[in-house]
Amino acid sequence: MWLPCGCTSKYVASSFARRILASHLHVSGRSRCNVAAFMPEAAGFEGVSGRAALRELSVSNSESFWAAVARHRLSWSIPFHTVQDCDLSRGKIKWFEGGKLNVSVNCLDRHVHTCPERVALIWERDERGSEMKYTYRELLEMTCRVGNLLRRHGVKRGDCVTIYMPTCPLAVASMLACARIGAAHNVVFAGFSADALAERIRDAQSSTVITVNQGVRGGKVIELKKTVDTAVESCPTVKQVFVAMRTDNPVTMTARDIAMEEVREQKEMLKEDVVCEPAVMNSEDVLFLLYTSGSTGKPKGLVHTQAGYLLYAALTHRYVFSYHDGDVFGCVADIGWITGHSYVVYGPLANGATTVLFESTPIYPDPGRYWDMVERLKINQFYGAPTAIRLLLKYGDQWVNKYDRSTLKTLGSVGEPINTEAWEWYHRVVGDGRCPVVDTWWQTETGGICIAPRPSDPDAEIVPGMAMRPFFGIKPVLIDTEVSGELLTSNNTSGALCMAQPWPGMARTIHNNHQRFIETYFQPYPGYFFTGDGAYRSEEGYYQITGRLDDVINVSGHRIGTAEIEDVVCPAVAESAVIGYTHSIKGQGVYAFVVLKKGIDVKEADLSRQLNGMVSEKIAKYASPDFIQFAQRLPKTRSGKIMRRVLRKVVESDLEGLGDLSTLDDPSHKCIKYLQSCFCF
Ligand code: 6R9
Repeated sequence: MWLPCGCTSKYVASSFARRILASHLHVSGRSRCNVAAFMPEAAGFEGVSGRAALRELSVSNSESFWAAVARHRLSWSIPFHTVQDCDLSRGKIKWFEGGKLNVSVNCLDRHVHTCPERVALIWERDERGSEMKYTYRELLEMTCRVGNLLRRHGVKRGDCVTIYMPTCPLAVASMLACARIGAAHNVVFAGFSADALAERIRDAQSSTVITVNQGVRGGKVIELKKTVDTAVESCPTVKQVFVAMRTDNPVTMTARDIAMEEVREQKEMLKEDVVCEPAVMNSEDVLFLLYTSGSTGKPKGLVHTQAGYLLYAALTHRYVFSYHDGDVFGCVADIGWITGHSYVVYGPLANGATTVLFESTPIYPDPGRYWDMVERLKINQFYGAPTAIRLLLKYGDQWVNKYDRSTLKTLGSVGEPINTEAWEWYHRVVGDGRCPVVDTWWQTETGGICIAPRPSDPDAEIVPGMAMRPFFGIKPVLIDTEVSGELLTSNNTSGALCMAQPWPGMARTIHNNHQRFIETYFQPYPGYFFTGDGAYRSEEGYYQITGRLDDVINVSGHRIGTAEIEDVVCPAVAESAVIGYTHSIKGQGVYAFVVLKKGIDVKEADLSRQLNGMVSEKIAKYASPDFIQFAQRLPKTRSGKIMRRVLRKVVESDLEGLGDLSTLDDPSHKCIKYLQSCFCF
């Protein structure tokens, strides 16, 4: 029996069909490997002859695959009766209906039953060397206390709680407490301004906010409670603000505020029981909203639901990083982003891992911070962003070599394309040439990693800078953006990256705006989920992300990815951003912003000539920049992505049309003004 009892589905194969499928997938007796040993979730597929065949089956017979995995991976109160009910042409996505479960029980209680004293969280506090550990038992107790506190203050199933906190154990406990009592959470990155926070609170219609008195990052104190005070002035829905203490400094409390865990005063949390009855949730109830910027309009609150999201986060965490029981998983993302949700909190905790909460910055107090942490905490998998890798590369190898990194087994990259120089440095210097680098492609919308080098085969070939292979159950396709949305079936081709099949981790809607959800993701290429990214599929069938489609430049009829040009320019400079601008003859021209490496003394004109030559040589003459502008720094989002949209506006001299700058990491916009004052036209 490989489907849940009573499971009904339009697509469920009969056992006869399954046997045919299995024999079809069987390659030879010799290549047969023990699929169950590799992936215990797939133990039901005895006939499948290897990992590649299992991946194939996960796509060709995705329902039976996901049903088997969901039954094995998650603890259900009531089993689901329908594996999936999806229709991509209408943006309808439902998984595991009829099933009931609680996400916090899956992340905590079941591990407390088997290994209560295993460390769940290691909080790498901003102050180096002051890390704190929390066992699964302690995290469950903290979660129950917060859950009871919220319930006692009237938070009900279906409410949405906004969390504006730094990456810390209480933030994780707050997320899980929401899940425990059936409330949705809306984590807002603690670097967002009051306006951005207010906009997100209002859109989510939260009546409860959880925050801390102050945050600490890179040695600086951040007045988070003050930001919340300003934000809630324009949020009439907010009835209560819970305030935890990250530092010893008291803050002004108003009638709306409740001291959450202040030991000296109200001890609100300590009054609560450490047992909190979990709500029994439907698979498709909302787990969280997470706001992300679109290319147009205000930020959208992507909605993720319970079972499918958790299952997908857990499975990708296990197989993309080759996570094994007992490993220490170090994802340095902030919990305010999807990477923090899926690979700091939900994926690792669902798998019973020890997960690191990184509160600091890569260069505080010095550029050895990450690697010192790897040595101290004995991290086995390190997962970070190319922007940080590029930054650290500038400081030199000595900051890495100082520390013992022998515990590292896998290095991950996420968030943007990783240029070859950064990839190679990460691999050669950080990983001593022995750790695979997995460049993982995914989005807030996808819930978890969709394309990564080694999703199924831990020995598979890895090409630098390529995300490479689709995960189990993922069916990427490339679609021609110009010829009426034609499917590109051959290799060695580029197109719009779409997904031809639904998977359990995908977002279900945009909060309060299902129409926008449909228009953004399902209408551009009917029948497919459109990622907004472009990709190249190599001769071997590997995927390489070429960047947002809005970043593709068309020069004299030739398409070129800005990332491709940047990749060539990068070894000579610290960082670059290439955008297209309107050119009266060629259609579009290439405009490059570059930041020089520290301490390099070179004439700008000479370097410009050198860079042009390199691009001509590595790609083609047409790709060579028409203008190169030297800058001190580039406008970036707080998560480190270069805001090319802003650069385009600077080049168009359209400072009025800069649009939503709430994610910009430079609130005074100094960097934009500087660029504007010296741009080349
Ligand atoms: C997880 C995350 C999603 C966008 C995505 C793409 C870019 C993410 C990438 C990558 C190239 C990778 N992106 N990973 N581009 N290679 N490995 O970052 O989610 O913040 O929603 O951003 O980031 O453009 O569409 P999110």
